[in-house]
Amino acid sequence: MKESTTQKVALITGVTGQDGAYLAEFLLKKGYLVHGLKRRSSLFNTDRIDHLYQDPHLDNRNFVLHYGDLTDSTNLIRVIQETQPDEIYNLAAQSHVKVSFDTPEYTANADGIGTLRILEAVRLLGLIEKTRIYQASTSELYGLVQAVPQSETTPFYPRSPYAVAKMYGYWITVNYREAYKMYACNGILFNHESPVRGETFVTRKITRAVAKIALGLQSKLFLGNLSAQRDWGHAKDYVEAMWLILQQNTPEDFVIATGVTTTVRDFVRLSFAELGVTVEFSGKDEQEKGVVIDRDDERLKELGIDPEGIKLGQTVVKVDSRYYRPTEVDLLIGDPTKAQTQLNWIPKYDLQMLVSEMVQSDLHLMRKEQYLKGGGFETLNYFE
Ligand code: NDP
Ligand code: GDR
Repeated sequence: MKESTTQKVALITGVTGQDGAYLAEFLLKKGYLVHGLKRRSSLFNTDRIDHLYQDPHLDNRNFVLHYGDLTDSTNLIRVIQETQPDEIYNLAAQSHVKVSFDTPEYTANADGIGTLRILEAVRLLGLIEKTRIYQASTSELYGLVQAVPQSETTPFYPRSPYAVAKMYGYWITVNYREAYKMYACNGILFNHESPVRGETFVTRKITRAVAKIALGLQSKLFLGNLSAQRDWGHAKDYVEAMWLILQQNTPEDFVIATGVTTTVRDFVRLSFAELGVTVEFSGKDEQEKGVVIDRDDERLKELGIDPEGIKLGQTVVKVDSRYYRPTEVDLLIGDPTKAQTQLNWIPKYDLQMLVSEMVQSDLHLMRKEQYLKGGGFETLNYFE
């Protein structure tokens, strides 16, 4: 392991997730020794960080993975003791809002108490002076709309077991900062996406489906609440903000957002538009559907897509109430003024750039699937 007196050491929980992967890459570029906590799974779960992997037999590694789980305090204490981090980024979480209604107790344990376990480990190990802690807080804390745009002073009203668990994580971080003078901060991050966003979050679900529909691998996309409004940014910009939050003279909490909100419906429109396909919506609630009303054949051909595969009048989006949530968060729009002025945080991506990158990336991925299918390489069934 490459460690010198000047090299900073970071520990990232949730390193296999979307943000963990971007943050690991970002910190490695800054010269950090990066430790990542990864949980054991029955299949490889390191796709997003495989490009950063270093052979464990090398002795000058600067990226090291450790098995661990936020529900196991003994292992967290051991990993923190062994790695002696200058900075801990607590990104691990059961992060799916809808799934939290199905697994509320687990979500509370991992997302709420898990945060406490990290803070307590640092305190018990006597690392208060040395270790700075970033807690992955969320715009879901705002929940039922109290005021817009939402800032550091807007009251919380969580609307899911996920948000309630994260509310505990938020306040326990504030409490440890105040009680023990720890450098512990919340980043209240609004939705941020990327080509490696989990496939069941709405943006990625849309961009994957748009790519598949264009290539004739899928006929339509089923979605839930099309009217939900989110403030979507790019994960690459947001991990930089996490790092900036830990580089200040005093520990504080920050909202990280773009300040622009968009409906799920418009995200669908923008995604199809990236390929030259115009989709319009009609109908209400569960009867609403999205239909192709125009097609730019030149654009499609330029992208290597057969225009005849997409028919005018084709229904490409339908609503399925199974994706509705028992309690929904209707409108999120963040006010990033504090981050802009105090952290000098300036995002490089806007929504159009984000959508374009995600759709093009999924088109590339789905094309691979199409070639494999065309070549007769169907998925093997080992259980026949
Ligand atoms: P992901 O779901 O992509 O990643 C979550 C990570 O946590 C994965 O590495 C996952 O492991 C790991 N994990 C889950 N449960 C445990 C556990 N019990 N112990 C250890 N590791 C665990 O989330 P994102 O990268 O999108 O988000 C990062 C963090 O930021 C999360 O805490 C999320 O709640 C929060 N957040 C995210 C926002 C967003 O828009 N992306 C906005 C605001 C906050 P595995 O790969 O094995 O599943
Ligand atoms: P969110 O993200 O709940 O905001 O949490 P998600 O992409 O899951 O939902 C955004 C909005 O889209 C609506 N929606 C659908 N959502 C999903 N997943 N699938 C669908 O088919 C669908 N149809 C409509 C949802 O109802 C919702 O209103 C994300 C996570 O990353 C959290 O961890 C993070 O804290 C917040 O963002 C900020």
